[in-house]
Amino acid sequence: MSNESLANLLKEERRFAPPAELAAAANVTAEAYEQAKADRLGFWAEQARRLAWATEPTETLDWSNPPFAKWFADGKLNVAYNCVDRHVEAGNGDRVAIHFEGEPGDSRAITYAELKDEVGRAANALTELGVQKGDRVAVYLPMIPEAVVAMLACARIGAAHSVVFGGFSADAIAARIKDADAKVVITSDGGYRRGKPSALKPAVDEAVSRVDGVRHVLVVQRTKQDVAWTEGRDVWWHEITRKQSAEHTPEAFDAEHPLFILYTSGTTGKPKGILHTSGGYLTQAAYTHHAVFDLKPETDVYWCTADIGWVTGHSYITYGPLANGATQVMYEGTPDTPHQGRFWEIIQKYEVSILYTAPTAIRTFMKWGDDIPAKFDLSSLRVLGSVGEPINPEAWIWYRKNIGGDRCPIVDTWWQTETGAMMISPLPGVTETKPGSAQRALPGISATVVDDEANEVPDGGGGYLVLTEPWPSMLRTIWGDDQRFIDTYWSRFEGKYFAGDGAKKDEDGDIWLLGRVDDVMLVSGHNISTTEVESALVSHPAVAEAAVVGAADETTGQAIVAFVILRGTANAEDEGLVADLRNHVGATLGPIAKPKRVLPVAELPKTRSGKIMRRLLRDVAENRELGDVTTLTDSSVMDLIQTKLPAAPSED
Ligand code: 6R9
Repeated sequence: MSNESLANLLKEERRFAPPAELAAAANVTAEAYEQAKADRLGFWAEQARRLAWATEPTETLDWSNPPFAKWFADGKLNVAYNCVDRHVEAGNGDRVAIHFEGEPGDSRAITYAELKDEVGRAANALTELGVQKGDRVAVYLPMIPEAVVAMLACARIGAAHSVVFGGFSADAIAARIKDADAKVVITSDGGYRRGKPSALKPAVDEAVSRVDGVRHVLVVQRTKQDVAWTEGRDVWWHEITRKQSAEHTPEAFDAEHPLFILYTSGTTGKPKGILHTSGGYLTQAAYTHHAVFDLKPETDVYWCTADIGWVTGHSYITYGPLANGATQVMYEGTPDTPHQGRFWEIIQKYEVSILYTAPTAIRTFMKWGDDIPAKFDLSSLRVLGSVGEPINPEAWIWYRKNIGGDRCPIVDTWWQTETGAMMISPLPGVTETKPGSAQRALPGISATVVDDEANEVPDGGGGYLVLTEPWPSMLRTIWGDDQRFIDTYWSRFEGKYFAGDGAKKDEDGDIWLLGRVDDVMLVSGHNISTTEVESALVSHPAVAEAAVVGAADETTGQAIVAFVILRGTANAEDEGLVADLRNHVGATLGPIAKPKRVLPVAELPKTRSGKIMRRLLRDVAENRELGDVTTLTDSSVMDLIQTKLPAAPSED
């Protein structure tokens, strides 16, 4: 038996130095780490000064009542003013803020001056509908510019938005409206996905009929499909905004004024409404976007492929980039509509220089084949980002080679809805990168790995990722449930924020994320991370994607069961291949990590943000009835997997 908190099995020796040219002109250099180490609060106070304050804060952090933090508490600012007006006032009104690309191929360029007018009109419209400072507004929209305008309009008038994923059901919308007590819902008739218009308003109608308190439903016209209409309650966005003035004087709010609530599903129980406030959140979203992507707003074209309903869309489509005056691409649809090269075509069209996407997308592109991106000119790219899950070293290498032309640094950014902004990531002009590692806490951030007893693990050890000091964009609480906030994040290790992720430190002290601790497998007394076994599988040339789970086993406690998606050329019926994959994992990580069963499947169950739902695979592997499937993108995936499940496991 071993007493390790989490085994450290994978060794990765490849290293990539930052490109000399990028390093020479980088926004942030190694000095930032030193500066923040010497004076962490002074460092954040300086980053806060990158914003425009109506009243400059004199106080940086109030941590007198942990875990309830106040950042920049005596400062006042307007977040929307920071994201829009100040760029226009600085003479950059003609700069494109958003290059919108609709899925059907329609496009629209919106300058900062135009965005300012749209946000002003929308703010006036919300005011006309009775929305006031301190209220909540639910937003249920596709990936269209109005989603950003709606968020900024709420911020401008001091109403907190609660964005709900466009793919969520009426149930999910109703629960979120109810929990936050939203007065107004902003939605659209629909959006374009997979080549056809899909409806959104029916789900809102259904949700609103089940809850009290929603006074108005504001409807953006996107697809022009027929919609049911409730007179007096429903209002067309284009009709009400058309008659408003574009002028709207922004009010300055306290730095700790609520900016938004975003619900995360969590593993059980009702979703948690993660509350973010204004000054600290914007400081860190803007700083990290500037530092980690090395954004040069005059010349870069930035593209984050996340959905606005995910925290990545909040911090790295709306708030971070716009606070920095970036020009960005916003794309409505799916990566394979109308063809599997759509992303690369968009990069070529807009000469995108910074791309931020998720490992799930990268692994899908690997599966589709190298020849697809090879058909497009991707030479404009200079920095590549990854977020959402651990990126397997082989997917990282594929991304670097096939998308980044072996010249772009990759920044693997670890953070959460709760952290509000990036926490652990390389800096593109500083860090010698390692495929698969998020590496080191950003300047001003304190993270480490501890064992079961809260002792920091030595280099080379594995355990739990914790954050040891408060940070500006941290969640302030769970909406309406301070106790749950304390219990969920601050009770496992005293005085430390527990992120729920397993992690290890390598010999240099760099951090490697190993997946959610709920997913860790216990095999013959060893805690084995799902990430390491999956990465070993993905390093086999026949495998594009893998998800592993621990299934109850009489002899070993749990046994490793692997679900794999094969690359285009591999044959799922090939018996030899399964044996080969098991041996490959054994050879890469050691015999303890060799999966007992390997099951080739066509798809894996994923959430809307692309995270693999291992919980459901565990149900399948243990022949249980499936748990909650409502957050799945496509619930038919599970039927497919279950019917493919062979009765007899493949034994040694
Ligand atoms: C931004 C976002 C948070 C969880 C987090 C972790 C996983 C995100 C990661 C990563 C390894 C990375 N995660 N980024 N794991 N490396 N670079 O994804 O927020 O949807 O709240 O998910 O995602 O498990 O705890 P959210």
